[in-house]
Amino acid sequence: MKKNNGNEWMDALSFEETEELEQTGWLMETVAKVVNETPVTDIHTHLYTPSFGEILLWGVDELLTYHYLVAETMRWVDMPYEKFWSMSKRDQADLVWRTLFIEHSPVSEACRGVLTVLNELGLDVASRDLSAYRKYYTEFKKVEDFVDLVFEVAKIESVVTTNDPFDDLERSCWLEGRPVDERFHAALRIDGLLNNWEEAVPRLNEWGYKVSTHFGGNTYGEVQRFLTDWIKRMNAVYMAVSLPPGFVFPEESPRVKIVENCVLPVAEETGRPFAMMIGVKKLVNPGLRLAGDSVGKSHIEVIEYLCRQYPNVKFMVTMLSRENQHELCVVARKFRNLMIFGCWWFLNNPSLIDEITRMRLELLGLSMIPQHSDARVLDQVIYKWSHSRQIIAEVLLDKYLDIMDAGWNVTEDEIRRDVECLFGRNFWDFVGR
Ligand code: HDL
Ligand code: ZN
Repeated sequence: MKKNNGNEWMDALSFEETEELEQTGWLMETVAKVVNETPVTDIHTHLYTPSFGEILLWGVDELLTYHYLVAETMRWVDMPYEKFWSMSKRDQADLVWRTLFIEHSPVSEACRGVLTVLNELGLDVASRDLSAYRKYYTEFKKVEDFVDLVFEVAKIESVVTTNDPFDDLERSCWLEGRPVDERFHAALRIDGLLNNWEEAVPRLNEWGYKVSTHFGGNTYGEVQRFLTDWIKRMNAVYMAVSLPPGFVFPEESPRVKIVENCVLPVAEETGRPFAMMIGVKKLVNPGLRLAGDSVGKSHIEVIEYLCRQYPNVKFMVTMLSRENQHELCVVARKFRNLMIFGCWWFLNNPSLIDEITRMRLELLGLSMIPQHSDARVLDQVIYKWSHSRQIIAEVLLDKYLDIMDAGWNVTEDEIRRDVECLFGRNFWDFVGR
């Protein structure tokens, strides 16, 4: 008697059904393997090359005091914000750990992320022993050793950082000529120029760029020189700015004047893309500081206008509102000089990554950049990529199965080619490197 192993149903399958089952099994295995092992270029992070010192954040207390977790903790804790900010980093982390992990199950994406990091670093998450986790990190004598481990665990090939010449600490690192790890590529962040022109003017003058608030003299030329100087100094791969939901173009504002007369000409001349991250409502709750920003639906027409009027400028765009995602995909279909990227910030959650990635593959095929980590703490790239790879693999599998149903069989090499596009090739081709 044939051992009843519960698989006797397979005997009833026709030859074709058996073959299809085997193909499906092969596809599931192959997509998961390729997605999990393909190294990633993480095109937007808040990390820093190790030589810049303590502004490169790492370790469990930094993980626990990530502004996402601060916001979630402050929903439970009836404490004046300023009291929280006056606490030590360790005490803040203790409060977050107790509130979000011990007194309530850590089911939010940001909480789950901490557990994924600890788990993938080989720590005993079940022990819930925060002191043991802290002890683990003391074993790394310098952050460079930890960078190598994190890049290996997360399979990161390189990261693009956010580099702001208006940040005093960071500016001095660049002016001192500190060495930059070749895995860390700079992006020139110009919020200080575009979102605070009044404050930028005296600082630009102090740095030797003769500019005036009302754009007299050669202000445009001097701002262009500022941009090209810093692109050169940083070897920046693109220029980036975060913008409010109300951003429109054209408009009689300092921001639009500078974009039109300085940023776009420099972008065209240098071939560096202009990355717009649109939809941030800054400090809707100022007491929460970095955790106090919110989201608003933005005007898609501004992207249509810019891509149409400036066909020789490359635009990278991500938008913060879920409600903007479908129209952003449609606009990307219209303009080859537009590369959309990432499930940014409040969209970087499994349910929305799934929805947005599915939408993008259905509307754009593989000509997009599905994700970036936005990591502020080095360890975070482990969870942000582990979680996103899982979802991207599931969505890609569905799409391959759909075409397999129509008789199109993809090979492992083609799957590898497709994933390499999504995880870095599309970016480097778009920036021209
Ligand atoms: O402006 C940005 O680059 C945003 O990503 C903000 O830094 C935000 O605070 C953030 O970290 N989001 O993930
Ligand atoms: Zn960011």
